[in-house]
Amino acid sequence: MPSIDRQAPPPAASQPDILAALGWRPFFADQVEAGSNDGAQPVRVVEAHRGALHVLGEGVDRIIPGRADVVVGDWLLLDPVEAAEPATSRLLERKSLIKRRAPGLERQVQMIAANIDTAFIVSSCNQDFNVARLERYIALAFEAGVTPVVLLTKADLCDDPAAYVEAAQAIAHLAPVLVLNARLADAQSTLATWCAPGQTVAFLGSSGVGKSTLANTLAGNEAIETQAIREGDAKGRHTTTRRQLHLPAGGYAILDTPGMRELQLTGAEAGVAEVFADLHALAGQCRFNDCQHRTEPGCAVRAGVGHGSIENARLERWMKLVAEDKHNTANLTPGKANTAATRKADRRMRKKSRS
Ligand SMILES: Nc1nc2c(ncn2[C@@H]2O[C@H](COP(=O)(O)OP(=O)(O)OP(=O)(O)O)[C@@H](O)[C@H]2O)c(=O)[nH]1
Ligand SMILES: [Mg+2]
Ligand SMILES: [Zn+2]
Repeated sequence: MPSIDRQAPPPAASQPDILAALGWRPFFADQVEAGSNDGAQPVRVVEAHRGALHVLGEGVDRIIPGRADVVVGDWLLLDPVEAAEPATSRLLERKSLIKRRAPGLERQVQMIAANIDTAFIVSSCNQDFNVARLERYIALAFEAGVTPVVLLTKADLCDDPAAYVEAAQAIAHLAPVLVLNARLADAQSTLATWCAPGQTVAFLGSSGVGKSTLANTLAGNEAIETQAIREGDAKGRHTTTRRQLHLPAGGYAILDTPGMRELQLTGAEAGVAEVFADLHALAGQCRFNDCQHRTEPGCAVRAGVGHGSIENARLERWMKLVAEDKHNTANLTPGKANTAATRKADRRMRKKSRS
């Protein structure tokens, strides 16, 4: 079994109301009553590897065999009768699931985390900031059923943080945008609305933006390793290498994640439509159902650009995300032929999605 460091999440099993802190709630409890799982114990997966799961529950702090259908954040019912083979435990229905196209050449969907309530989309007030990337993350969160909140870190290192806030607000009108210094304890009160008892929050974003720093600030300690970014280009050093749920005092859960190099959407049509709701609505008025919004007559979207009501760069970002999501959704379907043409299209998509 690959090693999972049991000490990594703080000694949560000693907390009196561990299940509540882990996010146990009627949505999950109702699934237990409905089934015949007498004596089964709910546990939450706080870390998942291919070969092993670290689960916590009331009086439970165990490493059990891994399974491909389980991701960090999942709830399992550990059946005591099957204690020797807990891999057969029942996986409870998820409240939310964050997923993307797996990075690299594998043509697969990768689950990132389950049962997250709030996704803190973290970016810094420096070269890391990128509106197209923010839109991607927000679409991902909407699709997953998770509330997105944009956090702009390193305000203290920036002469004009207001310019970043304004740029983020312009595209992320559906998500609150907060600017902060991740290293200051003030961040606790700034984020208190979302870090309420029983909630699970996740930090997502590129390497070096301060996800682990924020997790430490919220917990009031330095338990998670952090590392200075490179001076020249402000890029992070990929310090965090695994997704882990942490339980700070305060009765909620924090998921810290490794910085993502690449975030390609898949199965996210509704999420993209929500981020670009105005363009999506206009597209419904185009003369042709399959309008590509390029040169077709009767294109309501192009007309909007012509009137100056739609920014061309934003239109391009939307079309790119729609095309990428369509491509991945079609090509990650099991059984789809792995042809030279799809591989070539894949490479094009991957190149475009790096930002
Ligand atoms: N001055 C200042 N430094 C910050 C802030 N946020 C993060 N840092 C610093 O930025 C560096 C990177 O922070 P990390 O928390 O390791 O970044 P991360 O997002 O967890 O990075 P990965 O684990 O690589 O994905 C550390 O040196 C932090 O102290 C901030 O708001 N202000
Ligand atoms: Mg980190
Ligand atoms: Zn059109």
